[in-house]
Amino acid sequence: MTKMAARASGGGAAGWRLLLLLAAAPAPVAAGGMLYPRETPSRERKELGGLWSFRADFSASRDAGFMQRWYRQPLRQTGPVIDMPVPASFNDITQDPSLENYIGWVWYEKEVLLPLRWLQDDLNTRVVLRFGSAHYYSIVWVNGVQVVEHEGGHLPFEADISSIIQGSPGVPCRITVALNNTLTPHTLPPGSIQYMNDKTRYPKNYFVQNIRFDFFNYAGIHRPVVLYTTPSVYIDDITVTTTSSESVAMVQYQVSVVGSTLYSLSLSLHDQEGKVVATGDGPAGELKVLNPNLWWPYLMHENPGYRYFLEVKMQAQANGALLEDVYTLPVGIRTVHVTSTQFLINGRPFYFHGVNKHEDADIRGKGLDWPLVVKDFNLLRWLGANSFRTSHYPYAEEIMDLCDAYGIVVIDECPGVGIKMSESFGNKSLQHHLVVMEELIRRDKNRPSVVMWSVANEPASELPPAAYYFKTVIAHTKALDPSRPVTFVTDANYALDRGAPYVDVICVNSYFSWYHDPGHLEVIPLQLTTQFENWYKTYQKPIIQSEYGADSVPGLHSDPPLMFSEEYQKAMLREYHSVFDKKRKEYVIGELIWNFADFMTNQGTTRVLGNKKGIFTRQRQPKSAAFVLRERYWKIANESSCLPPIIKSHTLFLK
Ligand code: GCB
Repeated sequence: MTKMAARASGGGAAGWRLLLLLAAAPAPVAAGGMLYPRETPSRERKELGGLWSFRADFSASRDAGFMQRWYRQPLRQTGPVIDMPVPASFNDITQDPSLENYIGWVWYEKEVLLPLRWLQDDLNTRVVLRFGSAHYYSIVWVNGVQVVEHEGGHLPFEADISSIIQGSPGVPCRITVALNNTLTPHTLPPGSIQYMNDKTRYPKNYFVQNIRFDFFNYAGIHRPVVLYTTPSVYIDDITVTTTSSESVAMVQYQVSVVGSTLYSLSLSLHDQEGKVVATGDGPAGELKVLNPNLWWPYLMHENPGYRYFLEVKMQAQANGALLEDVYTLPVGIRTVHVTSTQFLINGRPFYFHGVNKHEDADIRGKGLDWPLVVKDFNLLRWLGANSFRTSHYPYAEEIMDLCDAYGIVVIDECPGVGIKMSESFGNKSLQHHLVVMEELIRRDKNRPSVVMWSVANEPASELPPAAYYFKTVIAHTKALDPSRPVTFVTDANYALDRGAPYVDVICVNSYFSWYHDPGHLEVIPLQLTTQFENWYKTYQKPIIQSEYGADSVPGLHSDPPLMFSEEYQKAMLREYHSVFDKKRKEYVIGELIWNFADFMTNQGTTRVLGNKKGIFTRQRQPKSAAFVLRERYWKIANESSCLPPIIKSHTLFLK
């Protein structure tokens, strides 16, 4: 949609070359597990949120930090530093426009005192430094020693730092992070740097970053940073899948242990009262649960989001000691199936009535913020929404946990947004895309709320290389996780789309009466009906309207409805809904409004302090459209569910 360039002050070819050099390293395979760092009897956790020291590298080539090795000494000794909150984007924290629009390397640093006991039995305690996410390219040092490098802004990465911190009790350990937000044609999302060499029009070394996606490229350490411990022999990964009939469910598990081949594993599955309902042992097996409580979506059952807890215990002999590791994984028992006209959860038709979101808010940008997270879930449930898509990147694990717990169904999208340039369909991009899918599935594979993977949003899927590209990405995704359907979200013409043959569900975006025929609400019924019929005729796959919407400036009124007024947004909804109501009797299986809330974008002539298609403002106040949607979602929920009358009231929160 909008293709605006971010302005940078200074910069130059050398800094850009530096990023390319780093990104040119062979793409790593997502090896090992990435279990969420939970406290258990054998694992401790220390939060590193709060204020970090921060310095943006404003040198012309953005590489002074590397030339002068800022990681070798306290950052404050390299030059002026400021306080920077973590987690948060750095862009909106200061009054400095050059930091808001900064492109290149920024540096973060935190000094941490470690508990003595982590350092005492050095051979048996493993200390891990974990980042929930940092955007976009990260290099991390501990006490001046590089411990990890990671590409990609929305997924976790970690490093075992045990050997570096040993032997220095009482001395703070220094964590330094260099972070680069530059996007290239081969990053996900892609972008490009454009140098403005016309000296009569631009200052020396002037460059802009071009992106082909419609949200601000916020950067920073966006999610929690933690230190956690495990024994030196530890549970590295757990994979769980479930099958069920009415009276019995099977939970298949696989556990991997690292650090020794001599270990024993025992497992017990607990219900929500703590009662053990099944036990097992060994690294792989199946647990049988009689009369299971299934995991149901919100508004489909009186007790949605039911989770069991799988306690995995490992024992091993190492270094003359008996080591025990314990990890508890929440498990939801549910099945997902797709037919040519339906999406079935636990064998029952599921209709997605939900939203598309962004991780976005005033001041903190894309930084995880608990009050905002909880407010958003309260608004979703107020609205009667049963689902959302993580447009256009994986959301924080803390958000996904609440989806599991509340029964909010998720279409889990990777950051494949804005894949428009033909260079972004080459082998280098493809290899990286495969790794990102590995990292996403490794993180979210055990989540009952995740019912489908989305590998991209609105790529140029009509281009010839898109066929091989999406065939490969989707096949890889299915090989990694055969238990879930896969899609990508398209706005291409049904007859030209080269990726659609490989998806399980057609997800289509359209903006009739907005980007097409602006102001003409009357064209919606015909155009939307044609859209659905063309796609269904071609593929005989169920269809989700994965985006539709109109900008509205809160408080702007007009009757008859004119574009940008609250009335126009409402009228557009009603036109779309009348077609959905006909087609959901056939093969339309969902509707996701664009967007849950207003959000920040790059500046441009079509954006007034961001995208205003939210049904809530950026501060989470409802516009008139929110009430229209609320009436509708509760009505649909009431028609299709077998909830007891008391729960059918839309004034009641279920949890
Ligand atoms: C789209 C994109 C979304 C934009 C939206 C818009 O098709 O998928 O990222 O924000 O349109 O409002 O233009």
